[in-house]
Amino acid sequence: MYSQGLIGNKVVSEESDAFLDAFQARIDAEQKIEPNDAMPAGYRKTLVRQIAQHAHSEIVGMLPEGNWVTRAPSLKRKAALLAKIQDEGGHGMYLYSAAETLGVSREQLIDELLTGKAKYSSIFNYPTLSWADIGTIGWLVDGAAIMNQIPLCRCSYGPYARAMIRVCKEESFHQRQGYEIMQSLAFGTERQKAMAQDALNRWWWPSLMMFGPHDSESAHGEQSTQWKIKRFSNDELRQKFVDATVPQAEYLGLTLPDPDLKWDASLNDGKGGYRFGQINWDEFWRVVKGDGRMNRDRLAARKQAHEEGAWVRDAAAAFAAKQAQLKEAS
Ligand code: BYC
Repeated sequence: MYSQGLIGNKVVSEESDAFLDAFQARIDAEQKIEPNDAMPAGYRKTLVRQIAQHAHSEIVGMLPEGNWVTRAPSLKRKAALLAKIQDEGGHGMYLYSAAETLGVSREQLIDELLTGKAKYSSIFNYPTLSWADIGTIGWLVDGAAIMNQIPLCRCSYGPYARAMIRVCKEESFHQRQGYEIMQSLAFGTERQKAMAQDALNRWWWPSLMMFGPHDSESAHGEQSTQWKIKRFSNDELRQKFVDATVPQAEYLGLTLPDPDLKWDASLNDGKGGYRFGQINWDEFWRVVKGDGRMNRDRLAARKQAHEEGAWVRDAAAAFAAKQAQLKEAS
């Protein structure tokens, strides 16, 4: 996506107040920051962390859905699922490229994922137990991703913002294919509807956790908002997601597994919204720290894929070296 010449790593030896003020003024004026621009080390570090976590999530996110490719109920469903999973792989590639523009190498980022040093979204540490899980992932997980990622199209860092535009268009297709699966099941036989309800019961709360910890626990939230990396806080986006999703569940005739969910006209500055129950933050942190049901399996699958792909990397490197030699000789 970006040529080597565009990979920036301009180091500012001293971050004086004047430098930091001038940088913030550019952000406040909605100017995009580009790879070769000088930027505070903290801004660069925050972006590398977030973009890399995002890239890892896309790649690890292929695994729970990949589990159902051979068992999709029809050719049409299989084709759509394969296309979706390929899209997620593509998103990972754009995002690793965007991270590389900040002066880190893809090898380093992947090494951090495989050694468990880097995080990826908590949501992918839950198992996919039935075909209805595939519908629910498209509907809720991609739905939550869109809610989070549309504002990232206006992120202050140019390469990340531009990558997000295409990602969001594709996520929107993913969300619709998921909701369409849910429609077929929810308006199908009693057994199909029960399967849809069971999947919703298991995925609802983890989907709300995708938006990250409560604002009061969000270590990076305030600074990322000041730098216009984030445009909305974790809680604001979670509330928007709940408000958008409750009517969709009602249309399907499914029940969200939250007895405390109720309309409150005073929410959202008097426009109204849905109050929801307590999120199990202990579960969230347990999963984030590596102790979810599928954490070990996900990392093992990624490590195996990486090892089995070594010959492809070696062949590509050998080919590039040969091409360089030929070029030099001529
Ligand atoms: N899971 O200070 P905070 C997809 C971590 S993929 C794990 O609020 P921030 C899809 C956080 O990293 C969806 N960790 O952080 C793919 C931080 O830890 P560190 C992925 C989480 O960054 C395939 C700590 O908790 N989307 O769409 O300001 C199929 C404190 O949090 C989580 C993105 O990555 C979590 N859920 O805000 C289908 C979007 N939440 O780094 C779909 C881009 C928080 O200090 N990322 N943590 O060790 C973001 O927008 C932000 O990074 C977050 C968190 C809103 C996620």
